[in-house]
Amino acid sequence: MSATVQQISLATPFSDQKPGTSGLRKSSRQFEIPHYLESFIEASLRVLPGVAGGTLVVGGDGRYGNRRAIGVIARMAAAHGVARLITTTDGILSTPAASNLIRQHGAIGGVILSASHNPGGPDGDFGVKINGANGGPAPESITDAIHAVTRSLDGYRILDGVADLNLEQPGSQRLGELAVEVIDGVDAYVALMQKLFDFDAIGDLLRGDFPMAFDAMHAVTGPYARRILEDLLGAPAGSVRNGTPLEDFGGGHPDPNLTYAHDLAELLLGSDTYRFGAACDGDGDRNMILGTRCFVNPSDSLAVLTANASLVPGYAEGLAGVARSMPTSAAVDVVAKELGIPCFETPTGWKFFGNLLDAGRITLCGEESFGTGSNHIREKDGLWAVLFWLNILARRREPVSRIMAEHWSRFGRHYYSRHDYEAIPTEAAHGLYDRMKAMQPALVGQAFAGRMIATADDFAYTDPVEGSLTAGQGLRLLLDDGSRAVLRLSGTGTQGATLRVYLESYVPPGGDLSQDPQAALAELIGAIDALAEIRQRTGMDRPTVIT
Ligand code: VG1
Ligand code: CO
Repeated sequence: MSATVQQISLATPFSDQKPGTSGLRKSSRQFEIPHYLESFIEASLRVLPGVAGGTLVVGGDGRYGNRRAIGVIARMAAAHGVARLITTTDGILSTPAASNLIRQHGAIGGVILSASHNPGGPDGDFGVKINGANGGPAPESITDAIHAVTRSLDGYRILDGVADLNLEQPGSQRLGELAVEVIDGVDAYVALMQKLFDFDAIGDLLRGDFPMAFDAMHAVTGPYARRILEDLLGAPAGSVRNGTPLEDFGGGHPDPNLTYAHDLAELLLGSDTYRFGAACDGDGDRNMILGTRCFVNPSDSLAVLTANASLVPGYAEGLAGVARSMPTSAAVDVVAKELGIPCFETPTGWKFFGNLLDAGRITLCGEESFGTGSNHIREKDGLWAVLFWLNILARRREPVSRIMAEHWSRFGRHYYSRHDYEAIPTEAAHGLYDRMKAMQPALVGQAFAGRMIATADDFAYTDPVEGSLTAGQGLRLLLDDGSRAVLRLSGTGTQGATLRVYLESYVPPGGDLSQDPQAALAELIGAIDALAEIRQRTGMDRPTVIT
């Protein structure tokens, strides 16, 4: 066998390779269409700066298609003159661990194979995320350029006549001129966590009377969580559940929320057995935090981490600032104000935090969609958030529910909920959205849920670092008492459209802080349904998922 670069022609370019909120996400079947994956990789290798002679990191969440894609990407990287490709045993690499490897190895970027929290398997979804040299999701300038290349692509280059990659164990291989290094995908990540958190204090907590349950949902975090929580921190064997990554995630939906991580939620919310519970998503960048009979809303979680950062070694010196995505509740804003640090509001998606992190303007950031992270990498990080909480709990030695109650009594409570209407017909979704958008100018000054609409707009963001403008990021109704209702169409779904409705209402300290969020938000929920004609236009009686 001799390695030769093949030039494959494409009769017609693919017209649907536009990356969404988080990379190119399609059904596994679609990625099996001949040349489909190759087209997107070719475009990415043409657009990413520094490909010839550079280092590339490749790995994924272990879903169906992961290994095949790594093989294809390696052969294409070789044909494009990449000098070094770093991948991992069995191709298992969480999104945060990939971000760390890109930064550590001075790579030009990475290719992360995941459709995150979407189901996997032959009938599930697959995805390709392109990250840049800072370790974060490629900015829109890059993803737009990739999309443009795919639309007029007439062929691609791939190395032929080489043996399949051996991903069984760490070691070095060559594909033509390309040096391939297979490394353990967990080691470097664990070392990073040990630098940030007080492993002695957390170990004391977990070895004591502190039963906890971590649900890896048969996805990528299993090997990371077992090593960290059980092997290093001494949590009893079995604390990590569903810890073996499966190609179809055991048929589940690896989305850590109350609907899809239902078993874990039952364990924590329906009994007194466990003191702490957590779950991560398919690619390990999301987290859900639970205490005994207590669900921590992700927006609140960011606020609690910010308020307690001085208890954690990696953040004890203070925070430069914080950021949250627009739909995320303003709970963290209140904490930032008290700490006297800046708080930024960005569009949805982690790429917008990257510039702020690179410029040293923020230290912590997060989204309402179970994503929290910091300047340690350039992605959200599920296990990092779990360790942050455990570090706080190890120092405060209080139940999660008491930490929440104390937080609210000090800062007030942002009642918050997200209602998702999944897989609705695309036309119905756009009809609803466009109608609302057109109505917005006339809404200012109108009554809404017993309040008055003060502002009605489509969120636009000017990047404070580079000055670029990103418009069309979500329809906002801001009410005169600080409450909000926001509508967005998802950029990560693969079936029809997903409408997200975000609701928020603030009760200051001294007010009624122990209501059920759905009850506290009932008026807003009813009002937005009536105004946007949600039930009528989607034909759905209730949301698919309520968080
Ligand atoms: C969703 C979330 C968003 C998150 C994105 C990627 O996007 O709402 O906050 O950044 O998923 O997360 P959308 O467009 O569907 O609302 V992940 O875990 O897929 O990298
Ligand atoms: Co994810």
